[in-house]
Amino acid sequence: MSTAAAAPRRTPVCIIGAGPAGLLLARLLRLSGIESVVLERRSREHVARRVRAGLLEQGTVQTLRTAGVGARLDREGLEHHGFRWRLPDGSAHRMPFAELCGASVWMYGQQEVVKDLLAAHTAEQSLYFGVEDVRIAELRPDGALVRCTLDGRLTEIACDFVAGCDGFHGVSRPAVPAGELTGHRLDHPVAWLGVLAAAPPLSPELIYAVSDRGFALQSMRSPTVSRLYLSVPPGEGVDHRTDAEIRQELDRRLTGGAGTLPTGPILERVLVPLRSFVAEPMQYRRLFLVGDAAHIVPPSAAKGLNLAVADARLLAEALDGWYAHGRRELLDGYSATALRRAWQGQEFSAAMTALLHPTPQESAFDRRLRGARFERLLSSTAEATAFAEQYTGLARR
Ligand code: RFL
Ligand code: PHB
Repeated sequence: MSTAAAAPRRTPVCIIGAGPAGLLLARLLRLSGIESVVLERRSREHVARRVRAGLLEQGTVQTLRTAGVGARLDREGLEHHGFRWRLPDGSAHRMPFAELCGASVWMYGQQEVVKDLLAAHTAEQSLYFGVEDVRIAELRPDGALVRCTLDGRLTEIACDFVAGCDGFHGVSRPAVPAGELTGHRLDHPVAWLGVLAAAPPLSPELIYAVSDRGFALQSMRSPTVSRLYLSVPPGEGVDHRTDAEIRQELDRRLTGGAGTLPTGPILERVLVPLRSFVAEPMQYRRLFLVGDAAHIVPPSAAKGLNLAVADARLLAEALDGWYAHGRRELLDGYSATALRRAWQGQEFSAAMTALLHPTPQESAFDRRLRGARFERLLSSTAEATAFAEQYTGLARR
């Protein structure tokens, strides 16, 4: 591979990572007339194919519409007004969150959001895939320098701002000098095995099933594609169970073994460790951390993608304030505002994780506590409304 240097480039905003956060930020900046360069390590096909989250809060849907990428979501997304709990005694209870707090959620795959953002990307925008060795070489109070290998050539990109949208394992967060950033981390003693199945969902609404065998979730991506999760011990490998074993365990937890879970080929599996992490602050000099680069939540409450979208929108507004009006208050306030929302998401995600997962070493006392919590959620409108506001994201606006 040649390493001849390419001519240095300049851009107002260098965005590292083309996940939902990076692509949305680039799109919103474009709509404000602000140029950017996006550097993505993986291929375009890989980025568009990655199956991950699928529950979009109302605020996320509004942001995508504002960004001009909501048309297919409005056509194909499934709007939900409630979900079902299935409790260890086999009883089912509806959580009518829209009736309680006035907000809905939409089921629409993260990779569909990514595809829509890619399709909206115009030719004059600089979006590079397969970029190697991305490194933030300089972070000054008034600008930054990013180095990478682009089309086999060493390239330097000088910029006013770097947006670190490169996820939990990216290079942006480690570029902050030691002592300037604190990472807060919590590992939950469980993992989720997620499968995508070519089968209609068991019910049109999500089912959160808490059973003595463990937790299971029935979700969907379309009327013919189910997304299902099983809680599994943290050390279990992704291939530990056969497809038939996964189906049987899902059926036991979701239907009590009635054999009514629709079956179809399992198209994909993923093992998701249940982890919580927050980096504070989310800014160092001209570097701003966005989405999973700054914080991750366990998937229990489906907040990861929604928090990433909220960060991208906040940073786009702050950069617009800077470039269009010469105002720096929004940029200066970015970290505090984003962190307030991130901690709200963390608190609800941790509480939902604790509510959904009986641990193997759990005592009878702990089980009774969970029972009491469910009883309050199911009998008190005030309690259920507070839950609904958190679940739909209304509480974090
Ligand atoms: P992403 O989506 O991780 O995108 C980061 C992008 O940066 C690229 N990158 C680099 N590019 C250049 N140079 C480098 N050195 C780079 N390092 C990384 C990556 O290739 C990638 O394209 O972060 P973003 O944009 O902040 O979006 C966040 C969401 O993706 C995330 O919060 C959710 O998907 C979390 N999550 C889930 N959330 C849910 O609400 N429900 C789910 O079911 C759910 N399933 C999941 C998930 C996350 C997963 N991962 C990351 C372990 C399933 C999985 C497997
Ligand atoms: C999903 O469809 O991937 C999903 C839905 C709801 C959750 C978690 C994941 O709480």
